[in-house]
Parts: sequence; structure tokens; C-alpha cells
Amino acid sequence: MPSSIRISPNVSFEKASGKVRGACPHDCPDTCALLTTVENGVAVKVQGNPAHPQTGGVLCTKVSRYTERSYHPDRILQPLKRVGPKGSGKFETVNWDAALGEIAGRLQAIAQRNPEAIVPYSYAGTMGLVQSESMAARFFNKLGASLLERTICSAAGGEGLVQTLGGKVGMKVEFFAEAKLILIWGSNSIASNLHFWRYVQEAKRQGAKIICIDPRRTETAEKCHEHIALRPGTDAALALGLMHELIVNDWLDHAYIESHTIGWPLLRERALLWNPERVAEVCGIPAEQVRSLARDYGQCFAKGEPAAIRLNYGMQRVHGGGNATRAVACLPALTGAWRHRAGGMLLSSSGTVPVNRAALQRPDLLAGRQPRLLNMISIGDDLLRESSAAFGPKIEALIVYNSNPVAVAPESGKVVQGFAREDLFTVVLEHFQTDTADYADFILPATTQLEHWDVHGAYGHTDVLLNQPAIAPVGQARPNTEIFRGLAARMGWTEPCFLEDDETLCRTAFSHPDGDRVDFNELLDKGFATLPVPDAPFAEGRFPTPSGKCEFFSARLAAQGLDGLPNHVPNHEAAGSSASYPLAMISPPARNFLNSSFVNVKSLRDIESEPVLEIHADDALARGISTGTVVKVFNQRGNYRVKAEVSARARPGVVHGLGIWWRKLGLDGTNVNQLTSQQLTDLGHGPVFYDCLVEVQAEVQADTAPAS
Ligand SMILES: Nc1nc2c(c(=O)[nH]1)N[C@H]1C(S)=C(S)[C@@H](COP(=O)(O)OP(=O)(O)OC[C@H]3O[C@@H](n4cnc5c(=O)[nH]c(N)nc54)[C@H](O)[C@@H]3O)O[C@H]1N2
Ligand SMILES: Nc1nc2c(c(=O)[nH]1)N[C@H]1C(S)=C(S)[C@@H](COP(=O)(O)OP(=O)(O)OC[C@H]3O[C@@H](n4cnc5c(=O)[nH]c(N)nc54)[C@H](O)[C@@H]3O)O[C@H]1N2
Ligand SMILES: [Mo]
Repeated sequence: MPSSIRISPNVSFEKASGKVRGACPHDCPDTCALLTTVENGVAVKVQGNPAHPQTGGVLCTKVSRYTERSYHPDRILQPLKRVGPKGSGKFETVNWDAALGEIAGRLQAIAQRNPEAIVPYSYAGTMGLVQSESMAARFFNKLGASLLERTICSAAGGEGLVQTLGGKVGMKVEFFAEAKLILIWGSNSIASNLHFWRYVQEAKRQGAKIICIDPRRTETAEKCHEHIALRPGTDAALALGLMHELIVNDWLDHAYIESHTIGWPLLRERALLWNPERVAEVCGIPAEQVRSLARDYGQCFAKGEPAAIRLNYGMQRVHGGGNATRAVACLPALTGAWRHRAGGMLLSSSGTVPVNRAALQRPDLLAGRQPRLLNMISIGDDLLRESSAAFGPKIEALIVYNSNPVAVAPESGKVVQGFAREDLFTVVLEHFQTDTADYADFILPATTQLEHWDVHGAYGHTDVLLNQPAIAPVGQARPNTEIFRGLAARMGWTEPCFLEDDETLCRTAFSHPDGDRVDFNELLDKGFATLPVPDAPFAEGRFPTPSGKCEFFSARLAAQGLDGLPNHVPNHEAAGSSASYPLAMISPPARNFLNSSFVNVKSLRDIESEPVLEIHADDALARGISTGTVVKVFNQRGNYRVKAEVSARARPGVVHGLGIWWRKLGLDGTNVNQLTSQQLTDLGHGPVFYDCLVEVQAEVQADTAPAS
């Protein structure tokens, strides 16, 4: 390993053998503890750490193949410089010095005109606090580059939680095992939250009833006692309908409501507008299903048994995603479910992670400047904008790390057009030549989780984890931190914060001036540490809201001129609102990929086979489509060609384009995001990937096509 790499003062990988404790870096609620077996400096196996209760020694199929990804023959092992036209994917190797020198020179020249013309673009390729926003944030803060609003995943739900419960907080995931009723709401847990599913099975064995609320009949839905296949974007209506039934049947914990909530008379009035018939009409389900769901939830209260809701982000990628989260988050307070440790709800636990972001990211380096904030969802539009007073300077340079925007950002026709601009200077830090890397001027090889230090909080449990490097960097790869340290040095910046090594950054993450929040020695010894979170956090109220109560009515929202109460906010593209595009399309994750990561790992891609569009038999029949027919899926934003699969997983009127395939593996070099829109959610400026109307046409078979 070159001695210039400052990842840690005292790690040597030469001929190392043994087991190294780490953490899974992926954007997943489970954040598993890993054990990597190393033989003579080579990682031969990655397993779940059996000592970590949340991991229980079990990994998902994807991450158990992690060595296949790290040693993949297509891994980028040297810096690459573009030689062909933009997007041609043609590169030549260059040495690190030449690459960093030229990149720093280009950025300096742009920054002299206006540093805001430089935009960092990153998301959750790794969730590590150090390899995501530490040295990179310091670099861009010092530069004065545009800031990025990183809201492409969870922002609407997050804001809904903040406005109702006061933060990203909720039940401890392990207590779902003791619940008597579990609502799995907007989540395909078996695919995207596998370790939670173990608790569900435990509860099921103890007699719990499990109900799934999801437009798609997922592998999770088919294993539940009941499946409520509502229309996408109608969850708030369903939650209001449940409230209606709780009220008319008096399944309400009046004492809890009185002591620990605000806004009840107003919410009561709102909910009484939503009788089961109205809800059924909006959600496209039978009214009896609304009544029976309410009965199950209400009966738990009547019997003094715990009812738990596992919400996930699937239900908030629509216009009204923030309000829908607010509406669901009111339910446990109405029945006092929070009194039980196995009652209440969990969307995200990330609000409990005690990160010292200011110490990691150093916003003081902005030195009083307030750069513009660009939303990562509208990168397609923004790359095509000229300078203006409202927008600021035209984007001249884009530095992409931990993300694959050409595949994952909405309305990719525009994203591609923007990335293809010859006058745009693009640098991509990557493991592989992704759809985004194809458009780079420089690709810089980054290390994988086996090769660098990091620390991790979690959003699906309440432990924090340390990742120690198991092997030396493969080829000439460098950690993101080291790449930004190298760029800072070439910019001539001498602040000591640009010299800190990765182990120091790991220690900084949970440090606080009045004492560390996590014992770093415990992380070094065990690989994980459990945060001190009460078992039933809101049994006595004490919500982290301004009022200390569960806020049915949010004065903060009302002060912004918004509705203070949760409501059903129809989709931007609501079912039935367009004669041209009669089908609603959702594009949830495929089980064996993690967003667009792992798509290039052959053994996993073989399981997923090829991109498909799931369609209900009625919708298929009406269009002359059968399984295997190549179809054109289209709307005002573009066309996407894909094979159809007539499937009982789809309800009438809704089609599913499972994500997120690399564009270059699609039939026409496109993926489902060719059709999704750049509009935003009601709260939090989030994405609306599942709020998208389309039409589907069978493609005329080549041998029957009329001559033209
Ligand atoms: N295997 C795998 N695991 C993953 C991911 C992955 O790509 N693959 N992605 C990770 C990421 S980025 C995240 S954010 C997390 C959370 O991951 P999410 O993307 O939230 O995934 P799911 O929990 O599967 O939730 C999606 C489910 O919501 C359903 N859904 C779609 N629209 C609606 C709606 O309007 N209402 C309701 N009720 N349901 C709807 C979909 O059919 C799908 O089953 O998981 C992570 N885990
Ligand atoms: N249609 C549709 N689109 C969606 C979604 C959907 O459900 N439907 N889901 C959305 C959601 S929830 C999310 S979170 C986003 C996810 O979007 P992204 O966060 O962009 O996720 P990935 O596609 O996994 O791309 C991450 C990239 O980071 C790289 N990477 C991993 N680790 C490192 C590292 O240490 N250093 C560097 N330099 N690179 C690294 C990986 O190789 C990978 O190419 O996509 C969104 N897009
Ligand atoms: Mo996400």
C-alpha cells in the first residue's frame, strides 16, 4: 500500500490472516455486523457476525457475495481519463498525480469565476459516516461549492415523523417479536428489511396476526395473514378511515390522548369525514377491508394487547408522502399503543444516532458564505439550465461519489442529456463503470468496505457499528476521504482538518465536547455498541416535539401556511386523472439488488434474470400482452421498452417496473426512471418515484409487422 494513504497510522495488511470485524455499508435498515475471513491478505468470505444480536450471524444473499463484488474483474483499479466523446465510455489510464493535478486545476479555474458552478452529487452508496460526508463535506465547504439537498429517498417520511413524533424515532425493532398485531405498511420486508422479518416470524409463532398494506403482492404480502392491495398514494385515506372507525367504535385510549397529544378535537373532526365507503372509493379496496383492519387494530386496544406498525419508505414516494406518514404516525397515540414496548410504530430510528456532524463536516469552513442549495431530484432539469438570477450560475462541474444518478434519478432522459453536455466537467469516484461513470471526464477508483475504515449508525435498529479494513486497497483504489485529502492538498489548503486520517475521523463521529457518546474502545473490541434507548420510549408521552406531545396538529406546519392536520393529498398523477395514461406505475426495489448496486454481480443478476414489467391479467388481456411480450411503456416524459410478465403480484390498474437496473443492460439502454417525474412531495422535498401514470402497448412482433 502506498505510504501516502493516511487511513490509519498502525494497520499493516501484509500476509494478514484472521477474522476482521466490519459493518455492512449499504442503504438498508438492517446495518449488519460483518466478519470477514482473510487468508494471506485476501478476503475469502464475508459472514454475519453471530455476536451481534440484530445480525444474528445471517446476511442477505447480496452481501454474502461481497467478496465477489470487491474482487470483480470489472472493478476500476486505476484512475481513468476520458478519450472518446462524452458518454462513449472510452477511457485511458492515468496516474493519480496527473489525475488529481488536472482535476484541482479545473476546479480552481471554475471556482475563481464562481464556486457555486461546482456541484457535489452523492447519496448512500455507502452509509458510512466517514466515507460519505466527512472529508468530502470539508472539501466542498472550503471551496464554497453549491450545497446538495440530499432528499432522494426518505425526506417526506422523515419530515412527517418530525412534525408528528418530533424526530426519526420509534419502537425498538426487537420488540416486534412480542406484538400481537403487526401492520407491515409500504414495505417489502423480506426483500429490504430481512432481519426485521425474523422478529415477525417470532411474533407469528406466538399467535400474532400479520397484515401487509402494499399495492403489490410482494413475497412479504403473500406470507402475511392478510394483504390490503390499495392504490399507490392512498395511504393517508386509509389511515383516516381507520381513525374514523376507532372513533365510532370508541376504541380510543382517552387518557393517553388527553395527556400526551395535541390537536385531538380537530383531528377527530377531520377523521369523521372519512367513512369506510369514501376510503374504499379512494383506495380501490372493499369498505369491509377498512372495517376489518380497524377492528383488528381496535381489538388490540380493547384487549390490552400490543399493536405495532412497521412503516417503510415505500409509501412516501408519492405527492402526499409526508401527510401519509403523519396520518399513520397518529394511530398509535389514539389507542395508546405506545404504552407497550411491543406497541407503537417504527419508520426510522436514525434520530437516536448521536453523530457530531459539525465536527465531521466542518460547516465553519464556509466562512459565512451561504451557497445555493440544489435538490438532487431535479438534477435533470438543473444540468440543462443557463445562468440566471433565480438559479445562479450554470453548472460547470459535477463531482459524483457514492451515487449513480444517471440510473437512479427521475426523468433520466433529461439527466442523460445533462451529463452528455460537452462543456460539463464531471468527476466520478466509483468501484465500477456505472451508467454515470460512462459520462465522466475522470473516473477515480474508490475502495470498497473491505478496504477502508468507517463508522455506522442505523435506521432500523439502535446500535452503532465500526468497520475496520480487512484487506489492503485493491489495485490503486483509494478511500473517498483520501481522494478529497489529495485534492485539498493540490488546492494548496493547509488547514489541519485536511490531514486527519480515517481512524481519527471515525473517533470524531461520536465525539462531543462534553464527552464521547459511544465508547470507541467498545467498538474496537466488539465491532458494535448499543445506544441507551428506553424500551417503551413514549409510554409516558415525552415526544421530542416542541410541545413534548404527539402533534396531531402541527403548529409549525400551520405557521408555514400548510395544513396543520394530516390529510389525504392526491397523487400529482392520480389514478383516473388522465385518459392517455390509465395505468399507475410503481418501481420498487428488486430483492437481489440494492438500488443500482450489485446489478453487475453476475450471480445476483442471474437470479433477477432481466428487467420486467409486472402487469395484471385484465390489463394485459385488454392490450394483447402475454408474458414475454416486449412492451412499450410510455408517458409524456419518455418511452421504456421491456418484457412484460403477466403477474398475480399486480392489481388491476397498477404496473410494476422493478428497480433499479443499469440502463445499459435494458433493451434500449434505458431503465424505468425514463418515465418517473422530478416533481416533489408535499413535505421534505422528496421524490415521487411511485406517483407516475403510464400507458403500455404490446410491440408488434417483427414477423407479423406490416411492410413499410
Ligand atoms: N434488497 C433490497 N433491499 C433494500 C433496497 C433495495 O434496493 N434492495 N433499498 C434500500 C433502500 S434505498 C431503502 S430506502 C430501504 C427501504 O426500502 P423501500 O424502497 O422503502 O423498500 P420497501 O420496504 O421494499 O418498500 C417498498 C414497498 O412499498 C410498496 N409501495 C409502493 N407504493 C406504495 C404506496 O403508495 N403505498 C404503500 N402502502 N406501499 C407502496 C412497494 O410495492 C414495495 O413493496 O430499503 C433498503 N433495502
Ligand atoms: N425508479 C426508482 N428510482 C429510485 C428508487 C426507486 O424505488 N425507484 N429508489 C430511490 C432511493 S430510495 C434511493 S436511496 C436512491 C439510491 O441511489 P444511490 O444512492 O445512487 O444508490 P446506488 O444506485 O446503489 O448507487 C450507489 C453507487 O455508489 C457506489 N459506491 C458504493 N460505495 C462506495 C464508496 O465507498 N465510494 C464510492 N466512491 N462509491 C461507492 C456504488 O458502486 C454505486 O454505484 O435511488 C432512488 N431511485
Ligand atoms: Mo433509499
